[in-house]
Amino acid sequence: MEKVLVTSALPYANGPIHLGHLSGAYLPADIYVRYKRLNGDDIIYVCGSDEHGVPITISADKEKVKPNVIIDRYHESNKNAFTKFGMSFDIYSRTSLPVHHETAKEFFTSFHKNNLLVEKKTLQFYDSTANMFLPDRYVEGTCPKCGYEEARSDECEKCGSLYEPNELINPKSKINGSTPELKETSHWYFPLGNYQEFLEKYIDEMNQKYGWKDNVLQYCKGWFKDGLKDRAVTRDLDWGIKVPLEGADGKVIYVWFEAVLGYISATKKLFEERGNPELWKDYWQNEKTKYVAFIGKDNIVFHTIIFPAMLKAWNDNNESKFIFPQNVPANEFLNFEGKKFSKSRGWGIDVAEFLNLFPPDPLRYTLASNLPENKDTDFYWKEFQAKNNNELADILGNFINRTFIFVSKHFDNSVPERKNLSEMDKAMVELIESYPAKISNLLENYKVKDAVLEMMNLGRSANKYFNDSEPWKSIKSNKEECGTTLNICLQAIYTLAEMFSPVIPFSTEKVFKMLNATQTDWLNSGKNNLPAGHKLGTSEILFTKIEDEEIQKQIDKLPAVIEEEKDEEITYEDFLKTKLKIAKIISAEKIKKSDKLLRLQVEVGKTKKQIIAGIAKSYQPEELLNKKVVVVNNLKPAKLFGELSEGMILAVEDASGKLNVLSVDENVKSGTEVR
Ligand code: B3M
Ligand code: ZN
Repeated sequence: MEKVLVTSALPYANGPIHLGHLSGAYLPADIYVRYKRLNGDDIIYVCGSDEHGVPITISADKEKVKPNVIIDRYHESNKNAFTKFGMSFDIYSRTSLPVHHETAKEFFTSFHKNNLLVEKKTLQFYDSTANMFLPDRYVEGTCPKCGYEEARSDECEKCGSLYEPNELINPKSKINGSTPELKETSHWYFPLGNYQEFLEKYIDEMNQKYGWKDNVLQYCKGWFKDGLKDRAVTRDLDWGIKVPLEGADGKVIYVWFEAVLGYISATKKLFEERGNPELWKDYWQNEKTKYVAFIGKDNIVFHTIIFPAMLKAWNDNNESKFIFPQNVPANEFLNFEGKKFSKSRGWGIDVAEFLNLFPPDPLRYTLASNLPENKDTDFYWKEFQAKNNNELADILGNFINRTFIFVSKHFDNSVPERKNLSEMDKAMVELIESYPAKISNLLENYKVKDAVLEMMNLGRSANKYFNDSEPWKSIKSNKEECGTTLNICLQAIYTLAEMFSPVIPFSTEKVFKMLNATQTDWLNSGKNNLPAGHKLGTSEILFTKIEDEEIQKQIDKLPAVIEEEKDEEITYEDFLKTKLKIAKIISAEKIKKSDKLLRLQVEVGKTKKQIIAGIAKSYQPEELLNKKVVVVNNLKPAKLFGELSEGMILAVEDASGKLNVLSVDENVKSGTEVR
């Protein structure tokens, strides 16, 4: 049994949670936690609203209300949306609570008392009409390092670099668009650089022992390479946790410095509510606890560098010792129908809105089987429909349903006896028994998406077993054999329900009711848990199909045109590196086992080459013969589906989803360069 502490990033209470948030830091954590609970581990899962900082005050300014109004509104609505989605937090706390303010001040004071914090004079943006300093997102301008045009006053979200406000190019106040002046102020700085050696060692050791994700390691390496520098941990703002020092009026603790401590204060609150106020230490200050922090990729530095440095600084100067994250499995982003989620452009859908239209489990399943674990992924309405209809309903639901109908009709709705197993029966039993360990292994390594794909594979195997066993025949010829088949099918349902319960908990709860059984420990759930003669409950349909019209209605709601995102600029020399040439297609054929790919032989001038193109859904091979198309001729050769591809054909997608290859008149010679 492990002692485990799991946290998910605390979302700002300044707007609704959308599907992208769920895929990044919440659903994978919830699946992991639900699994660990069934596995018998001692686990707590804490989260809550991040209620300070400029994101909150900007939202309040926009609506001309007090920050309190904003945080109260979104704390409540996000908490409700999470509950409806089936998030199983042990607590969903808030950083505006007194226990959090005290915790943050305790850290700040300890650092100050031990002379870790350095007070420095700096120049900050200032708005003289509004009479206020403009920290963080209050100023937007062009990043001095990468040229990103929506960079913040001293930090660029795009390239992750930090700079002094006076380095920002073309700064504009978010309040009124004017060019802000710079004014002197003083702030306290945390000497992050002093912890670089420690942090590099810590991350290296954790990675050696527990295997950190590559994206996380690369990100940290980038920071170490640049060298860690002092970070200001106070701001000139009146919303937040007041700096607990004399003469620090008008200053608050920087939101990121206290937000990460929100995990600790939330745990304190949890055990206070449970009537055991000291027990939080048994997690946070117990070397035996494994701490896993689930986040999205934009929060990596705060969880792998800043928070651990703060904990180390505390440990060096206090008797009590905190533990560090053992793993930070940060996810990439989920996009929506090919573009970034954007509230202002009306692109995307938030969780509450979604759950007014569809039940939570199909959404959980769709997101879980497409998590952005290694690269950005997309939510598409059509894929959501397909996942629901073709997988949840047709594979999982159908298997469960046909088994129940058969048992109720022919076996008095009780588990039949299992006798004289055939080779096929034995193979199925073995497969079922192997499942808990197999899924457990994936989940323990944060491979949530693979785990979910494997779960559905068990559903596929079970359906196949049902078909191959032909119980509709054996019921007439050999009832005992038929009973054995159904007995094994029911065992499969039990195991499927357990395996799927972290992913689609609302549906599996129904399955256990239908089985008239309770859940058992994870590792026992592959065994035969339903004795012969056990009476089953009443069955019901688990997943209803979603009609085309319903999905089309949602697609039609999306704005037809949204302002294009600005493309990254390249130089003329960059462009010249891409050799676009005209190629003539001399043969085209389908590739077996792929419904997307065609194998093309093309001539580029005198050179012949093979290109594998993903256009099989849009063209019959013969339509392409002798076409003169545009290819990227100097693309590094790669293997696709085991086939060598020595270039790429350019194509555009039309409104119906058909790909159109870019082609030119017959009289353009193959090999001609496109410029
Ligand atoms: N509030 C990030 C965000 O909501 C931030 C996470 C805090 S984790 C301590 O985008
Ligand atoms: Zn930048």
